Order: sequence, then structure tokens, then C-alpha cells
Amino acid sequence: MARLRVYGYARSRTLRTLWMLEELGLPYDHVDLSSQNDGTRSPDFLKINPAGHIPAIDDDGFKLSESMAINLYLAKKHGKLQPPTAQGEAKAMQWSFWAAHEVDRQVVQWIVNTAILPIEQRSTRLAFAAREEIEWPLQVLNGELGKQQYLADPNTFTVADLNVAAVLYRLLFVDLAGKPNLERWLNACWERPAAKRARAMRE
Ligand SMILES: N[C@@H](CCC(=O)N[C@@H](CS)C(=O)NCC(=O)O)C(=O)O
Repeated sequence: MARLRVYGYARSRTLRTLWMLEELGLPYDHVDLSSQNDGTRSPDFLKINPAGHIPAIDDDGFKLSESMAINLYLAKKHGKLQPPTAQGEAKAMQWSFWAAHEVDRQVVQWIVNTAILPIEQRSTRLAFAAREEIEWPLQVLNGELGKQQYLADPNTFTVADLNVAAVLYRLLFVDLAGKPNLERWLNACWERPAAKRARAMRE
């Protein structure tokens, strides 16, 4: 059986997959490609993910893309970080879809326009709009985390927490005063040894 192969550089959404793989403790091969030099548009990579986005995996011939789906698949396949009930599994999907839809693109837009682009290329308008768009979702998350310690299984870290905390990686570097439950939970998730190993690949 071939080793699982993950495609994408760590300073991208591939961080989410790398964190999951570190949690699983399985051996894997990392193909460190990006959009530079047309890496994500090369004929070889388009055979892995025709959409040309990272992360993507090749698990012994089974090809999968979309960071949230990859992690849900790996948790289920290996029975690790997998909520134990059908309801818990549904909650993990709910939170993963929520993160992808409500905060992923918006967080990237905000950070790109406040910290990543050269100053002359940043748009205050886009940054402000994105920050405003995530305010309500972050309040919702903070409220839910005031009722229970983790998202899908009240007292246990699962793939739901990994997926959402990974999408919110950039919030580790901003002031979360006023959202103490979110701050506590985000720090706890990223304090995990597997999370630290994944972070070390990009920082
Ligand atoms: N919804 C996708 C988004 C994937 C995505 O946009 N990845 C970016 C990197 S963070 C990418 O592939 N950029 C390079 C390209 O599109 O060529 C996921 O969560 O996996």
C-alpha cells in the first residue's frame, strides 16, 4: 500500500491537512507545491485535483481535495478525532461547512489586506468589510464555546475543532478580548503537539 501523499505548501490551507496528518501519526509524503512556477496548474497536479487547488491528497490512488472534506475523511477512515455518534459526526460536518462558508474566505481577505500584501496594494475597504463580515460568526462561535468545551463532542477535541481552529489560524495573532471562550478554545487547540509540529512547517 502506497504512503499517503499530501500536496501543497504549509503556508497555505494545506496547513489544515498537515495538522490532521500529524494528529494521526501516520507516515506520509509531502509534495511542497504552490501556485508559483505554475505548480498548481501543472499537468501532473491537475491529475490529482482538476480544480488546481491545494491541499489535495492521494491516498493509495484515492484522490481528494477540499481541506474540510480531506480531514473529515481521514478522521473517519482512521477512527481518530472522529466523534463517536452519528449526531457528533453531523456536528463535525456542520461546523466544517460553517467555517468554510462563514469565515474562511473572509479571514483570508482581512489578513491579506492588513498584513500580507505590500502596504500600497492593501485595500482598507476590503479589510474593513471582511472584518465586519466575520464579527457575527465569531460571536456565535464564542457563545457556543461558552456552553461546552469543544464543538462536536462536549468534552473531547475532534476533527470539528481541528477544522474550525485551522480556518481561524490567523486569529492567533489578533486581540480576541471580548471573546474569551473563543480565545481559550483556539489557544487550547493550537497548543496540541500535532498543531505545533504543523505550525513549525510554516513559521
Ligand atoms: N476550499 C478550498 C480552497 C483551496 C484554495 O483556495 N487553496 C489555495 C491555497 S490556500 C490555492 O490552491 N491556491 C493556488 C491556486 O489556486 O492555484 C479548500 O478549503 O481546500
